Amino acid sequence: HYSFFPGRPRWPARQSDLTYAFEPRNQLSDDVKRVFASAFSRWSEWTPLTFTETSNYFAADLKIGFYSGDHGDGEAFDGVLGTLAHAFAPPAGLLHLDIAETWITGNVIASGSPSAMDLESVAVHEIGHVLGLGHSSVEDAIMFPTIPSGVRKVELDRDDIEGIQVLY
Ligand code: TQI
Ligand code: ZN
Ligand code: ZN
Repeated sequence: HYSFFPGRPRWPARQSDLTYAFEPRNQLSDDVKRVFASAFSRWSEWTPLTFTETSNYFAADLKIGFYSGDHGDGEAFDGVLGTLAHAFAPPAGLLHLDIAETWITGNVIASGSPSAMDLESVAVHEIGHVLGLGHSSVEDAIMFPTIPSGVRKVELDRDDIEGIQVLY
């Protein structure tokens, strides 16, 4: 079953049109931006929320960035595999990815690297956290706490949809 963070934090109803921006120091490809747009749309489809990219990183509700090692929030990244990404409960809006991973942005599962991770799968999961979902005990759920490397899992499960619809 789905879960929430302690105290069930969520984005307030007056703030259902959320903006997101990418860390300006990361020079991200259009591919990465397309992957996030797709990942956000999987959640907006089932909620009153909308997600719009803005170039104003400072003002954005959700801030997305790739970092390595200690990057100033007390949750250092650890190189290849281990922690891939993390996100903080509302209203922090921070979604961070470990730059050390081999991120795949296409539909290709066999990428030649055994430790390659599908970016959209991880993005959909972390967006769930940034919106207020904790982990789920349902194995097929996006919010289940493990995913094998090289696996692409981007479709919300019924359990993810139920959870997000309780919040929004
Ligand atoms: N990162 C963990 C995660 O996002 C960080 C974490 C642990 C966490 N406990 C948390 C974040 C509680 C918020 C709340 O779950 S991870 C997966 C999955 C990770 C794991 O790098 O281990 C995905 C990131 F579920 F597949 F294992 C993305 Cl999709
Ligand atoms: Zn971080
Ligand atoms: Zn998680």
